[in-house]
Amino acid sequence: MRNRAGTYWYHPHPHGRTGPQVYGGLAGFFLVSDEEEKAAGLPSGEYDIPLVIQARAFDNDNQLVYTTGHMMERVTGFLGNRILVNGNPDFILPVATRAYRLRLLNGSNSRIYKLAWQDGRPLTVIGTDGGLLEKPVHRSYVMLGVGERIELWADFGRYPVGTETALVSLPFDTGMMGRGMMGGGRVLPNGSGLPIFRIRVNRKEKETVSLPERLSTIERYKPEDTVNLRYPRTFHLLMRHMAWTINGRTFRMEEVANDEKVRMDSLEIWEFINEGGGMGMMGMMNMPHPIHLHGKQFQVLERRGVTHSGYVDEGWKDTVLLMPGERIRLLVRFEDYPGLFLYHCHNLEHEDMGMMRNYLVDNGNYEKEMKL
Ligand SMILES: [Cu+2]
Repeated sequence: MRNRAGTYWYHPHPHGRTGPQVYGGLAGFFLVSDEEEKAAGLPSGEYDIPLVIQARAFDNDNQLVYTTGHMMERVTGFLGNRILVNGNPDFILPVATRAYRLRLLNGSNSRIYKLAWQDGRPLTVIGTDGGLLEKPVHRSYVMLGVGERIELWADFGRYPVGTETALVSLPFDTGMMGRGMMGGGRVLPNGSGLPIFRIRVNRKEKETVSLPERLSTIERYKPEDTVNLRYPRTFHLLMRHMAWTINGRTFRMEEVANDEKVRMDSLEIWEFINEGGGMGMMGMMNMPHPIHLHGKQFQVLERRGVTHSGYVDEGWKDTVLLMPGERIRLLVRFEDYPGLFLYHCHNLEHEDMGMMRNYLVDNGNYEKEMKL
């Protein structure tokens, strides 16, 4: 295990079927610990709680349904209308009057969340996809795309026993036209405000921990050390012929284009651009896309076009959300293993329709051996 301590997850990845398989329940947490994390002195044991947020829909017999049959699902992916936390609807988390470490995963198929405390106090964020931040940061809300993780320091020490509060998703604009057409009982548009889970302070307990000023050490990549500082690789997220693509291409099992080949041990800048959208049946389509790279944790160099303050880019990431009109530059080091890796949109329906590609980490002879 070479990963940093952190909150990871796993699920099957068969092309074209990832969406239904994850929806049906094939996904799990994968928590990694190490000495550095232990030294941070965070709440542990029963005070360290993984929480997976998943949107589902049920039929009249209370059975899971995967498709609403709505034409717009081809564009939006499956959104559902019920929020499950760790598999439970209307989830309530009982807590004591002390601090908790809450590990949140957006394990939904397509729904993204604008997470905030119902009572308006700021979120104290201590970790992202690739583990602990260097120090805690505060946000009034956090945008959590599909596949992303965020770790919170949640302190209920000042709440009287009996208090009820909640984690909610605030309403937001997805920038997508045609939202008004998403009628029907099972469809709740992306960006709708909704409760995620309730919290009930049910007992008094003496606090044993305090929020650390320092959580971990992160070695910063430097843009001047990259091999493509002046000409970053660009990846445009576009719709072509009613299918989502990356640079106009869809997935082919062993295909790697020339601009998807990198040298082993090189540090690169990768730029993802969510500006174009594409023409759909109902006009201009532009959607949020959470972009995920396999096999790598990376750092965010910069973002452009961002009109909100809900990203936590301070730590290691393996999935980044791009709202419509946004672009992002990532610093990625292609080390440890040569070979084919995937990168894709983590909206599972976008991924299944082919918004996924291979990249090749070439150590000089891999390409020859694989006859690519
Ligand atoms: Cu997407």
